[in-house]
Amino acid sequence: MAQIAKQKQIGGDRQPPGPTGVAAAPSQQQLQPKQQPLQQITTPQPDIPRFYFPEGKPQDKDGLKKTEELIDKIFTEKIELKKEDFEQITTEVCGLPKFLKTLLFDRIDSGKTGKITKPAFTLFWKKDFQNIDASRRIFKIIAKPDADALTQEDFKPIMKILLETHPGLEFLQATPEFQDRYADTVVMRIFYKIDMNDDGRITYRDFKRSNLKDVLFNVAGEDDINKVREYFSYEHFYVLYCRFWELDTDHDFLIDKDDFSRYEGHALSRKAVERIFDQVPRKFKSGTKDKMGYEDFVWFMLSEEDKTSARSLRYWFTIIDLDNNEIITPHEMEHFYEEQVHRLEYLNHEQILFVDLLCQMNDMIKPAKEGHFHFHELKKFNAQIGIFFNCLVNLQKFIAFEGRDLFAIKHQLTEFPNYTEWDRFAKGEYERLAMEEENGEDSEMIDAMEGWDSDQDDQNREGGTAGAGGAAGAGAAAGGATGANPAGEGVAKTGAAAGQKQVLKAD
Ligand SMILES: [Ca+2]
Ligand SMILES: [Ca+2]
Ligand SMILES: [Ca+2]
Repeated sequence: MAQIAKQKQIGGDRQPPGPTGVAAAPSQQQLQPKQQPLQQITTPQPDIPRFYFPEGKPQDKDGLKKTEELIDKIFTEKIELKKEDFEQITTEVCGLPKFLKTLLFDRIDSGKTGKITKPAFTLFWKKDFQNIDASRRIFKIIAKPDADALTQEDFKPIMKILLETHPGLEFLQATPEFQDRYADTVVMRIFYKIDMNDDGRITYRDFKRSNLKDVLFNVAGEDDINKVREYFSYEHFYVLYCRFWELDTDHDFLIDKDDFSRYEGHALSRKAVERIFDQVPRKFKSGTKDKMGYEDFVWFMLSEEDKTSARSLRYWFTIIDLDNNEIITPHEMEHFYEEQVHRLEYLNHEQILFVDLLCQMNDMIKPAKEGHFHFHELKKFNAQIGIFFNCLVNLQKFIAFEGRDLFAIKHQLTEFPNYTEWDRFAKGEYERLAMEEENGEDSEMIDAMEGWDSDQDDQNREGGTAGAGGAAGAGAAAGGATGANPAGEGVAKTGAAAGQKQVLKAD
């Protein structure tokens, strides 16, 4: 990654390198002036249209004229616009999602007079907006004035507005703490996906390449927030938050290594948990030594439940790559697999020899050197790469993969073809939580592997029973096709009620 970025920098705005990597030398023919008739030389060159717009392609002349007419019309009907009159300017003139109305108004009305006149708007329009496209305008309005990147802080005003005005989030108004958690989670998800170098800043380049602009328009046009699966879904937030809540038993918003190891019924191996708590894949931002905060957990969970993303691949690759040389070797794989074998033994489960596993991985990925997996080689298989890591560090998912129901998997894929791995997981998990809530069950997990960490030699424990429980848990983790409860208004309300209950419990 760093190398690519560096290369691009070197390239800069100089001539791009030719196929051999050397700047393409002009040919002899190009160097020699062509003998052309005098008339042709003196003919003025036609206007070559500009084709590179770092600020986005502005409107053409016709479009600009129409916009100016619209501005005239709006300010003829009202001499001064107040905040509540500003929607048409926001959407039709500026081409922004409607919920940016307040931010746009405040940006123009910097003196806080509460009204905007035509000269004030026109001044802003000509200076700041006329010559840039919608994407750049949205970026400018979210960012602090003249800032070149977005920070998490910058999203707070938008989230506040959405929580106050979006019909799909109205039910949260009764529980302000939960509003904050939801807002934080949305922003964490945005940064997880878009802030690729994880420095807490989304540059315009990041923003433009991302889907955030389109998603913001979806949020503006869709009353059911759960249909906006990217970042904003309330259900997805609910699933993340509930998982954290289940682990954070004393509810101080921090989890230690023991809490964390109970994730999904002790699905993760101890060695993986150690690496995560050594903060190898990512430094914790909790600010408390040896404890994971909610944001750290969201990062982990998004990486754990959807291993198809570049971010997740990097997370797990770093965990397995013990010597940090960018290659996963058989020695490193076996270091982790060993523990899986012991746990399978403990559950009286059939074992797969490491050599066989390695063979399967070689067949799937076909690395240049057998058994040596480079990051870029794994990246090519991003859709299936989850199994590579699950075999090494996640017992439940490993078992689920072994006993997978190909028919059920196919059914899921055809039923929701546009869903990501995360979307599928979150849907199944939300339905499970909603049903638990409906049945009045306690949300505590049935923990098949409980006892493994503290007392793994306990011979009194019935391996058979634990094994069955483990498999059931794994089935639930694979989720989706089972427990088909039509997610709709009813379920969303149940979820909200559950959330409220949990918040109340926190106080
Ligand atoms: Ca960044
Ligand atoms: Ca805690
Ligand atoms: Ca290595």
